[in-house]
Amino acid sequence: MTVLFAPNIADEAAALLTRLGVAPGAFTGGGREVRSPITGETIAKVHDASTADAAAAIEAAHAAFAAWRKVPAPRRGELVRLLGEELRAAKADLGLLVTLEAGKTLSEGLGEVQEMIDICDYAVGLSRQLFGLAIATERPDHRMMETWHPLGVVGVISAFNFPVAVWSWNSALALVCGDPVVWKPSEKTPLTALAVQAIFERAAARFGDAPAHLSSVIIGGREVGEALVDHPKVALVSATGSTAMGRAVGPRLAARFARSLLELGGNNAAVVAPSADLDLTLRGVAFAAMGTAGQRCTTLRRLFVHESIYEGFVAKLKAAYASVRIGDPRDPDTLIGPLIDEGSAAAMRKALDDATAAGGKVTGGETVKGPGQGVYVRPAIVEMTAQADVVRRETFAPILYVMPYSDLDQAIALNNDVPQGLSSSIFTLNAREAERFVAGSDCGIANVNIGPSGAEIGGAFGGEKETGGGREAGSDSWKAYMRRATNTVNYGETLPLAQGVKFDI
Ligand code: UN1
Repeated sequence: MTVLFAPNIADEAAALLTRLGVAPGAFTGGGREVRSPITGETIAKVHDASTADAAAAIEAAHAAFAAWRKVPAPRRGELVRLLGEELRAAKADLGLLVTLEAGKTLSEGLGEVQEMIDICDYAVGLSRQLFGLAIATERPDHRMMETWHPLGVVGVISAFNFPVAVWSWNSALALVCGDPVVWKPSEKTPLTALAVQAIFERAAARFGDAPAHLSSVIIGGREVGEALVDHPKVALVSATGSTAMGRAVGPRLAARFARSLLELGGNNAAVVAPSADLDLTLRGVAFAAMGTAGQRCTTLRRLFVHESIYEGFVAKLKAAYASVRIGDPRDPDTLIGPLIDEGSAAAMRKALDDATAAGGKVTGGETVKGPGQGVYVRPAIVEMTAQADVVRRETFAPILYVMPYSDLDQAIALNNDVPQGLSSSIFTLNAREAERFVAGSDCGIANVNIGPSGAEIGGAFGGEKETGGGREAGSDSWKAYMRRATNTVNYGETLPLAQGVKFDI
């Protein structure tokens, strides 16, 4: 099928940005070239913020904090409700812009905007549920409780692969919690950030009396990120990206006793047990391993298949890998879009070479001709006999290492025997196996009969070990964006001291 697209992606992006409310001066004439991975062509030139600009944005956000923290939380929720409405109105345009700038299929670009809408809805409800506990006190005529208060300016550092959703998981929560947000998007995806900022500003204008600078974007490289990490008026930095980035950011925040919320590398595994529903498993594995061209932090990278079903299942998997349509992500028939850039392809080639040297048998992985200079590859399956070093490191590309296992405890040990701990899953119809896996996996996410990727916003999202330990989105993740105060109130006429201490003057 031949699908005709706008002949020039730069024009298409400019039209979308203009419709989304971004002034043309913001994406033309700047010093930073933005390329579309679809064809590799330059589609915009944005302006970098200086470190002085970053400091000014943080000071302005800090001034906004003084006013915003006093606004009742349910009223703060109203701003996020309006943001959700504006995102609904902008969904088609923003979803396509995600596709043009990050290279995801249109269905995934739209899905990412849907995730933003979902977290807004979630945060609106949360704005009436920021509650603490009443705690039994040992003293008569006393009451002890905990209350939750706005924390301060939240810095968000996000990656190219979820260029807008990660901002929303943090910002929807931060805003209802009373915190302004300063966002440093990936250098590779500033256009979608500019669009989200314009959408936010429309919501703030409808809200009416929101303080200025509740949300701002600073575009730039490492220096701008460092400005955010080092500024004493940034109370929390939520950073999504590689473990290397987290190693740089985490200790710097710790050095000034600021909070960090880290969502770093993953090296996610799935176990296919003998009783698994193999049709369902095949679809689950295919989406988790190949979706987003293997560029999700939750992408399935390691597959342990029980030896009794190994050969048949791996043959089916290879057939699925050979058949997926790779190409322009705007084409509705495409399942696999481009890699973000040539650097990713080089990392993939290196990993496949290392895997071959370690005895692995590679199927797929070759370059595929796509539009223009875009970097397209066929996802690779690599059959390994052991979990070599290359398997234990995260390569942000569509490579699935497949290994047989003989007993579930061995598979669980292999699942855990990597430095990362984000997501994991088991395919089985055996309840004992499922429960043993869920209890035994050391990851932040452990699923049954679905792959490790594609989490909903209602759960806490994040993982352990080199994944960084942070949790975003649902459950009680909001607590990271607030200051907890324990309050003891004496409504009696004497002053009993805790632990029976006497101090009579
Ligand atoms: C990421 O790749 O940084 O669970 C996040 C998922 C998505 C989020 C991925 N909801 O795959």
